[in-house]
Amino acid sequence: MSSDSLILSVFYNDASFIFVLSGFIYQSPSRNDSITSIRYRTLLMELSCRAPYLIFLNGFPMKTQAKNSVPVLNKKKQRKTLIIVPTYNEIENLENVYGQITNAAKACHILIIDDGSPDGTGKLADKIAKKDKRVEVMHRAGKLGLGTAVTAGFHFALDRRYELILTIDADLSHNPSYIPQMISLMDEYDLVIGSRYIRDGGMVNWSLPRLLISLFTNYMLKKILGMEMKDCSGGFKCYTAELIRKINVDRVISPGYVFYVEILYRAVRAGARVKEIPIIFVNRRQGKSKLHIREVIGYAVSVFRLRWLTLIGRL
Ligand SMILES: Nc1nc2c(ncn2[C@@H]2O[C@H](COP(=O)(O)OP(=O)(O)OP(=O)(O)O)[C@@H](O)[C@H]2O)c(=O)[nH]1
Ligand SMILES: [Mg+2]
Repeated sequence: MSSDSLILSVFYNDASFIFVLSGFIYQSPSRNDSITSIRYRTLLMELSCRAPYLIFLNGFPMKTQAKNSVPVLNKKKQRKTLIIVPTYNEIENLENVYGQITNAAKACHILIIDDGSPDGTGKLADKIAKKDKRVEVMHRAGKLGLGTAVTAGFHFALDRRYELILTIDADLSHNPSYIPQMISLMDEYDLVIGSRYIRDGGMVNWSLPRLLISLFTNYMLKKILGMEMKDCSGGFKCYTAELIRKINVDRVISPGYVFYVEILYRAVRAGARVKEIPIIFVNRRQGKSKLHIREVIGYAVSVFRLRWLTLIGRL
């Protein structure tokens, strides 16, 4: 562990400890408290535990490279892997993310799924694919949603008999240098998550409201869907094709960002072996976020819908 990450972990754990302790001292529930009030306090307490860590990280010049020295992939052993890169208006990032992915994982193939980006991302993707045989491009008519894009990518991978499928954002929030580590764990696991919220993980340049929304989302996923993983909502994940086949992605009901949560939820219910590895998530430096209020509302609705379908035994 680097000294930076050591300091951060110590800070995180100490801050959490102090906040939890003060939470217990000043907010310890009494017998007269209602369940709702206790739940509400617990939620506040959990958020306050993480807040100092986040505030600290947001202003801290941190390394954005993978911390662990990662073994170079052994080409002979490596399973046939497809990296899915969904894009919508990522013209400033595409060339860069392509370069970094091919640098980190030379033997992998890349599928760029572009939803008719008005900024010409699709054309740039075609240019890249023309000069590199490892790259393919899927063009879709318009912005049909992240979930349906990745679903199309899963079908593409299954049809072409890829053994591993990795999803990564195009905005360089997910550092491709973690890919070899994720792939090397796939012999033991069915799903590997690049996680911001475990020890040594973190984020850089995220606004505090955005961070709190993300933490709150993961907290609610734990409470509503019983998800045990610390970071369920991220899009940096590696799956075995076998798992994706087992889940049957055609049954997935979430078209937007919540898609990744639903896949994970279904994977856990299907008995998948899941591993989280720490990543440093870097807020996009170029381009705009596609996460709008409509997506956020759709997200919440889908989570409750998943819970409901589970309760009535239809999932
Ligand atoms: N094909 C396709 N890709 C999409 C769509 N919406 C988002 N994306 C891509 O999905 C990835 C994640 O989207 P972002 O806008 O970065 O969402 P985010 O990471 O939650 O938001 P930021 O933190 O603001 O970057 C990026 O590579 C986007 O270009 C879509 O409707 N279709
Ligand atoms: Mg992003």
